[in-house]
Amino acid sequence: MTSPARTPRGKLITLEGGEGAGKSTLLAGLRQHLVEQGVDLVLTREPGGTPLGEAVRAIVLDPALRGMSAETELLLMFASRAQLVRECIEPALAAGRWVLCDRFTDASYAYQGGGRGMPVERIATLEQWAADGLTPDLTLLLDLPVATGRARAAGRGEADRIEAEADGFFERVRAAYRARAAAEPGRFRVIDASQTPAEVLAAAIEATRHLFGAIA
Ligand code: Z5A
Repeated sequence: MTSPARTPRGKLITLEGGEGAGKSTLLAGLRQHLVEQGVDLVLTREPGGTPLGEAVRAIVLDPALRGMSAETELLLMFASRAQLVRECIEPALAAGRWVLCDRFTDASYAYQGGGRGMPVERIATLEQWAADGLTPDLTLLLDLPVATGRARAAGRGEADRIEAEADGFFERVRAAYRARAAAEPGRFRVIDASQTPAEVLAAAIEATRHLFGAIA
């Protein structure tokens, strides 16, 4: 007797980068490409992506909550992530859908680890416990000098609580992202985000090619 065919697990692709790196711009083009390839795609973001996560997002970005401790910030990021993994990402992957997520756990290592100086071991413990150790199949890191990213992001109105940080914070975030990419070259693709949007999209599409064996 043959057992029923199992649905192949979907793929998790995450987008990372500093402020103004162009993640939102890339997301639109990459989404269109993946859907044209026949991918059943779920788009989501962090912090956010669920009703609870979006409520957490409003708290962590609220410029009025200037006194938030680094510990509180880290736990809120993982509270949003714990909900997103269980409510959205895991069920989608199990059903064979692909998930394109604007930021994921690497952002906690970069912002709360690199930026705020929280110990990496503490973040790793939370990653295993709250995010079930879920690791993306592919992470696209849009890398850009801090000044260029901040210039692009300027003029969007009042800075949120994290955007209000000084340049040094964002330099540490960038360094932490680059160190993670160097440590895991099989998962990360670093894309030069100072290229035109079309060039960035082409590089991202190229980086996703190896994922398609599973649904071809
Ligand atoms: N955060 C955290 O601390 N810890 C965590 O664990 C997580 C998140 C998950 C919200 O994230 C904040 O949460 C974020 C990190 C923190 N704080 N900061 N800063 P977010 O991803 O929602 O917010 P963001 O980083 O502020 O995103 P962004 O600034 O909107 O960046 P973007 O999406 O990468 O940029 P964009 O909107 O696509 O582009 C910005 C501008 O540049 C826009 O005018 C574009 O037209 C232009 N652009 C885009 N691409 C190009 C190119 N290639 N050339 C020229 N101009 C371009």
